[in-house]
Amino acid sequence: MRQVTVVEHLLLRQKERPMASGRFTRLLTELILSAKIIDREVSKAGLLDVLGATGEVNIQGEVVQKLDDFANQVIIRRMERAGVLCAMVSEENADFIEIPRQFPVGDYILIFDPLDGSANIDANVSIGTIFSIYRRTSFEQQAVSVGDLLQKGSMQVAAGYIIYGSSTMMVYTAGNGVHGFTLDPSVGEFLLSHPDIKIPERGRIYSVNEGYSSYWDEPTRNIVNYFKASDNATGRPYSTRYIGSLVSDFHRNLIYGGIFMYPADSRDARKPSGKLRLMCEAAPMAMIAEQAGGLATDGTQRIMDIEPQELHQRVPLFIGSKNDVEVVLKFYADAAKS
Ligand code: P6P
Repeated sequence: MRQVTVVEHLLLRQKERPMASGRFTRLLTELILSAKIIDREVSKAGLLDVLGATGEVNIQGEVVQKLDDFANQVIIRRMERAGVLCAMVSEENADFIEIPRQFPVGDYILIFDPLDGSANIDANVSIGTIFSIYRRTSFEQQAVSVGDLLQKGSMQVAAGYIIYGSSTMMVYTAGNGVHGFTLDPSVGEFLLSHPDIKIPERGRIYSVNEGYSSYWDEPTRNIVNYFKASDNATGRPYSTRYIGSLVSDFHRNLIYGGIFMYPADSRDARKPSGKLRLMCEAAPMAMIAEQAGGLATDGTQRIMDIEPQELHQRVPLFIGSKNDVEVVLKFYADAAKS
């Protein structure tokens, strides 16, 4: 395959779809550079004093690992001066991040989880950066407000992730299919390796943390039991695979097929809708899943139709192969009728 970089691929695809000005290309270029800087630190984490925790706790109430603080700062510092954003939202920051006055402002919004799965860093498990890109809805003269940022997933201009794994890959969509690029360290470029990724209509894998099964609602319990039941006609029982790193679990299911579930659970009254965040985790993954031919729901509605009420809103997530997510929708629809 001819070596095609992310930007070359975007420009090639743009000929098919008149996209915006070069601002989106600039945004992606700066994001890619951030990813390369993060990759360099992640790949040698064991050798540097970047493992372990900073001792701080983030907005999610989670202990901040040194590497995800590093990743957060790399993205913020690079992107704030790119001249293409009017605001950012990070999973690590309680409030949205304004662009400092000394830098030019654009009309894109970047929402990101700088290093998802960071609890796995010390165990050398694959982790990832998740990003979601919107356009501002208010006029440029106005100051950016939270209202500009609380947009439903279907308004995303683009979404993607970088997975720092056995190889470092960037997978993203700009609404024109899902494309995977693998970092070639010898040239320092992400090169097209997985054009037009499509998720199998049905998988053979289900991913959920069964340790919390006693906290699930009845439809979730019935759904997981469905995938565990023996039925040759539908290839069940499925295999269970759960890494505990959303980007890794999602990426495996995107390539092989399958369903990832992080249901609501009654474990923590503060998180009745489960652990995952709508805007910086579920919505970007939902755009990728749908662009690859899959589905993403909270059990009753399409993730991309959910109107966010707050920046760090949590949501139950069932995402992956179309036929497998349709099983979820049926169990919840039947429960609603009974
Ligand atoms: P649990 C990582 O902390 C994360 O946010 C996702 O990457 C992952 O899917 C989930 O939490 C794992 O959560 O409760 O199963 O450990």
